[in-house]
Amino acid sequence: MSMITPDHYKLYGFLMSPYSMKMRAYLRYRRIPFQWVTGEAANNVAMTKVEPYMVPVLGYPDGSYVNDSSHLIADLEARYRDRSTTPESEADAFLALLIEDYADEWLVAPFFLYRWESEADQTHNAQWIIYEYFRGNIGHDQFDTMAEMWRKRQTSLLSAVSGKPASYDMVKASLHELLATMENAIRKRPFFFGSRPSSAEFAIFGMLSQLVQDLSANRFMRDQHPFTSRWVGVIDDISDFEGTWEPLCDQPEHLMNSPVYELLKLSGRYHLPMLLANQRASQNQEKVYCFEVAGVPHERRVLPRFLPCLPALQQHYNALSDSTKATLNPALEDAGCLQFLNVKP
Ligand SMILES: N[C@@H](CCC(=O)N[C@@H](CS)C(=O)NCC(=O)O)C(=O)O
Repeated sequence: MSMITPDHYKLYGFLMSPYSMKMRAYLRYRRIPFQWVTGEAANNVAMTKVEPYMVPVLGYPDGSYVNDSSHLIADLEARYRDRSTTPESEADAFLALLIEDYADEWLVAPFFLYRWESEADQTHNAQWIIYEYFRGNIGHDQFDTMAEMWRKRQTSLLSAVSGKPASYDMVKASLHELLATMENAIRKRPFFFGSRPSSAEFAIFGMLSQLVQDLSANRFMRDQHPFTSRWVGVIDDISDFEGTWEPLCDQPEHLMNSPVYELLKLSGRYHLPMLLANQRASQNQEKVYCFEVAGVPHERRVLPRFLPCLPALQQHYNALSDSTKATLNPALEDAGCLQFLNVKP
């Protein structure tokens, strides 16, 4: 029996980081041996080994360090074939990628808002981050100072990540739409494309893994979405799951009646318009961008980190075969996604 040795992967991350949890659950499912490293050590690696400063970071057996969960997943999908999270069908694989991007780039807005809006959440959540940072040493002489520093830092990022107070209700409502879809879906089956997970489930899991821990969000998660809350606990480690892909796009009604179609509508309403508005503002050298959801203006600071997302999705869409496009287009169009994707990047 071999134990985890220094030549295995190391995942540097935090329980309080959605992308770290996404990556950890992914590696566990793939049965890729790795060591989890958290606390100050993880933060030091993120500060010194990668650009920009972000967790999670994956330490490769060859001594290199890489961040960005989607990029890491794409790389590991190419390196190892067993238990891949890329659906076999080209159409389903594209949908999984689009939903993964929606979860990573849009759901961070409501999650961050719930985490940092109220004073009670700020205090509770900052303490939990620092508890992890100091590896449980609550008596550390810097504990309170660091918790306060982190509280102030994160709260000051609220409008950059979640927008202005005028759109808070809309941002929160967008999360409750997702949660309602997930609760309905999970009451039927745990996965979207058969009896095995795609990267889309791991990305949604990453964000929801935060809501079940945070003070205010935990209440509505448990009260209103009990099976979604339990699903989060399960997905954290599904290294024992074995399943098969079941093509979703074999018949148009199949896709249109699935939770994936509901998720596409959320991408078309929130995620893709946000990526486009961010891209346009950046091209016009503006610092903020604005787009409307059902008449509610949503204003955010331009984030360079979102810029590669839309061209990457457009490139994937354009590379699909004509028959796959013909299969997907009616659903993408009805869900309000096609106009953003059917563009040469
Ligand atoms: N796209 C990246 C996002 C990672 C990310 O935003 N990580 C957060 C923590 S969850 C972070 O480290 N932010 C840096 C900061 O707060 O300055 C991924 O998928 O890994």
